[in-house]
Amino acid sequence: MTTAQDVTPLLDRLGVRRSSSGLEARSPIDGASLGHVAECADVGAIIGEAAAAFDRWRRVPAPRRGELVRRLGEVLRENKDDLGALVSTEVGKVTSEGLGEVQEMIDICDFAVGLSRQLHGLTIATERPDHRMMETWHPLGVVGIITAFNFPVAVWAWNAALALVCGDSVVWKPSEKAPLCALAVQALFTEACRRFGDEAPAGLSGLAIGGRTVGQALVDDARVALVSSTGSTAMGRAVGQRVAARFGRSLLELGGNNAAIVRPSADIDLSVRGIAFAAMGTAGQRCTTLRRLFVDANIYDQFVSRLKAAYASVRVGDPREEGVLVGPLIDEEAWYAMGGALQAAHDMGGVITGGERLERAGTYVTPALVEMPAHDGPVLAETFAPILYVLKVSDLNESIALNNAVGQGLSSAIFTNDLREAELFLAESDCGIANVNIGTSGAEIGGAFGGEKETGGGRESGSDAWRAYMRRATNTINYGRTLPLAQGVTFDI
Ligand code: UN1
Repeated sequence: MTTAQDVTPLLDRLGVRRSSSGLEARSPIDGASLGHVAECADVGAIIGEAAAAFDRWRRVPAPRRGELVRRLGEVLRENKDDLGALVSTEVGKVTSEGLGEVQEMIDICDFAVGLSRQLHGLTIATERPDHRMMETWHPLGVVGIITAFNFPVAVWAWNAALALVCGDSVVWKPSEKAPLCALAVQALFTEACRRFGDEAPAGLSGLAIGGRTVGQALVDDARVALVSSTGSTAMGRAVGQRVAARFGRSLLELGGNNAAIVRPSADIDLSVRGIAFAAMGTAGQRCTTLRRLFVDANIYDQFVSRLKAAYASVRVGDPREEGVLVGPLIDEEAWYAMGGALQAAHDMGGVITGGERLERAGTYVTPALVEMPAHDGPVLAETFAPILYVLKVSDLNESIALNNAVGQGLSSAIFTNDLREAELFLAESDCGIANVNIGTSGAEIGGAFGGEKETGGGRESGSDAWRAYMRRATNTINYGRTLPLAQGVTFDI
């Protein structure tokens, strides 16, 4: 079935209306047009509605706000298959990954519902008699959410589910490459609000579909208290500076150039599987995709030949077909970037296995494994495509140094059965995510997700990431009848 035929019943069931003109949606599966969607004409108006919604929503008790998010999770459960299929159609994820992305939304909703009763602060000992000091957390304001094509629905949910229980309203600028997914999520959110009732104000979650100007308007608007942005390091550098110029807050989830280390003690079967999924899954288009691999010289030949066999066994094709593990790249430009990186690697003496374009509609490539003579050139950059650079290393210290020797600091992994090696790696990897005996991608929502250095420093999702969506107040309360000043200061009048 063509994607254009496929998508109409899906969109009908999900409540998505297309328009006769505007931004064109395409499927990377066969390159077909999926129709047009209206672009946002007035971002300021949507932000204005969200600001008005915030004034009401902040006064709704947090556990009650959690109830709206519980409803959202319920609606997502009911529509998981359709939304997962739409993710597959619009961005080319294989079926289980499309469904997995919706599951990630459901998981963060569950997490946020529990959190809605745990938005707690500290009580702090004071130096003054008859005083009490505490921290309280308050809703922040309008949260702008800018997302990328590769996680067209889950990243909105990570942000929105937390922001909503924290008492914020949100405005979402989705990727121009995935507007249908955004409209579907918006329709499901509207249904959740309907079930929840009148306490959810209109404009609580706005959607602003469009290009750069829409994003810029969101970034520059002083009514947007926090801009949470996922995308390239170049984009994040621009967004971070603009938001900082108006003293807004930003939460940046930018590029990754993630590495794994394979030590001689590693379980080889497990390592090959972990590396194969991390490097080839989602056609190399996750920010957590494994891009660099450091294999100990003693096991290098044996390990790389096992890995090559795994690469040769992977089926590339229509992501809706059973057995296919690698779907298409998002578009032709992604192939140019991949081709450019492979050429540069070849020019440096890299030996390439795979990396060929398939003759068919859509941009399909065989994942590339590149044995590199040096950690340089294209190895230092994030190319959003399935390229794994493999390097032979002589010891763990060298591997850890190389792991840390790139601008980005998102995800990292070690495969070893040696406790000392694992602990040393965990202590010294400079990434926001460091794993042992699993790959770099596929994080659960319960942990804080994000990275250091050029990855932007933001943390989303689990743990205490919610704090980014609230403002902290320090409260000192005097329940005595005198007024002692801190630090022994006197001021007698
Ligand atoms: C992203 O690629 O933008 O850890 C996010 C993972 C996913 C999220 C990736 N849970 O791969």
